[in-house]
Amino acid sequence: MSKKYPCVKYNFFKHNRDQAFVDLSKAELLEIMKEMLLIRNFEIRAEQSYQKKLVWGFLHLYIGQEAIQTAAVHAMGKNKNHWITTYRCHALALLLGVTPREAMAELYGKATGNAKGRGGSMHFYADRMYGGQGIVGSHVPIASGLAFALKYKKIRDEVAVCFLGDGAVAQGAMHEAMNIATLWNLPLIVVVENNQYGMGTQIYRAIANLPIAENLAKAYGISSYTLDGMDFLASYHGFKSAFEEVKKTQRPVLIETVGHRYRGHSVSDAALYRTKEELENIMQEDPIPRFFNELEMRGYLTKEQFEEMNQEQKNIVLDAMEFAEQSPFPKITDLEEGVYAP
Ligand SMILES: Cc1ncc(C[n+]2csc(CCOP(=O)(O)OP(=O)(O)O)c2C)c(N)n1
Ligand SMILES: [Mg+2]
Repeated sequence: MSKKYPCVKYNFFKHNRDQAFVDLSKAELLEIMKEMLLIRNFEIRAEQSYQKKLVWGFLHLYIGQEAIQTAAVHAMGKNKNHWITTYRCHALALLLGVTPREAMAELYGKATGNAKGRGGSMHFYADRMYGGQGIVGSHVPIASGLAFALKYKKIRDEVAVCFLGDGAVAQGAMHEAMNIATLWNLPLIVVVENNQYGMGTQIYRAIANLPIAENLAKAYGISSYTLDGMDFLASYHGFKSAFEEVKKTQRPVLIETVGHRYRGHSVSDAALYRTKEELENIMQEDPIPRFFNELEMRGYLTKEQFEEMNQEQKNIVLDAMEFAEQSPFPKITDLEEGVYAP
């Protein structure tokens, strides 16, 4: 049986859960619902494609965590900021404009993929997204560099956003990057997506001082936000507040989202370290029905419209699979292409 994470509940709820309804139009809120459904459907089908051996290598799914990056992107703006994340990167790419076709074709290793079939599941890119990065903790220094570039170019209304897992918090690179970002006053938002496991290791066995953000931020003298990562509305407000703070102070902040992944670490992990009961409890908090309930309560979306929307997203993903399957593999003669910038 797992221990309850020692996060003070009021920390979650001091954030104004209605802010999204003040800032965003009905159309944008419905778009957000669609995006969360697209990510969920994409991940479910990616997993099936893996089981059918149409996708190989690694595959890390974002199921259960959809609210977090969706909230971050909408709170801070799709067409601005620099973004970087871990190997669990499909959602961020879809949110930042990679099409489902390009994303699925990349998983299938096809020439029409997001990275021309060279990157696979862990290495998606978009205009403002500097990867899917596979080495745990290694991208926090890159994110500090992205924040430094903003400072250097005197761009004060954008930030660099770095998503990492709870398992990366014990990595030296993370602390070196946090130190330099604080020392040099860089506009960096570090988001620890705490899903309470690093591979099969529960967080209590890996991190000495919990909760993460509250304690670690004190060490750097910066502020922290602890968010309910299963709740779009709370996350949205937390990200928005952090974004406003960093633009004003030009100093880093540390955000921790507490939540869960539904699947094992990757498709090769059957997650036998977690009981069925634990998973069932977790799924009671599912971010998608929670956000739907909020929209339904406000008369923005009926159950039937929600089902229709889900079907629409499922069809988009099925089309992406068809596209991926029909697409050619990269040619061997193109092997050296894309290695150097033109
Ligand atoms: C430096 C380094 N060490 C080990 C690994 C192997 N590895 C890949 S993911 C992972 C666990 C990371 O867990 P967490 O940061 O909590 O992210 P999550 O997978 O839960 O999203 C490990 C140990 C790696 N990729 N890089
Ligand atoms: Mg984790």
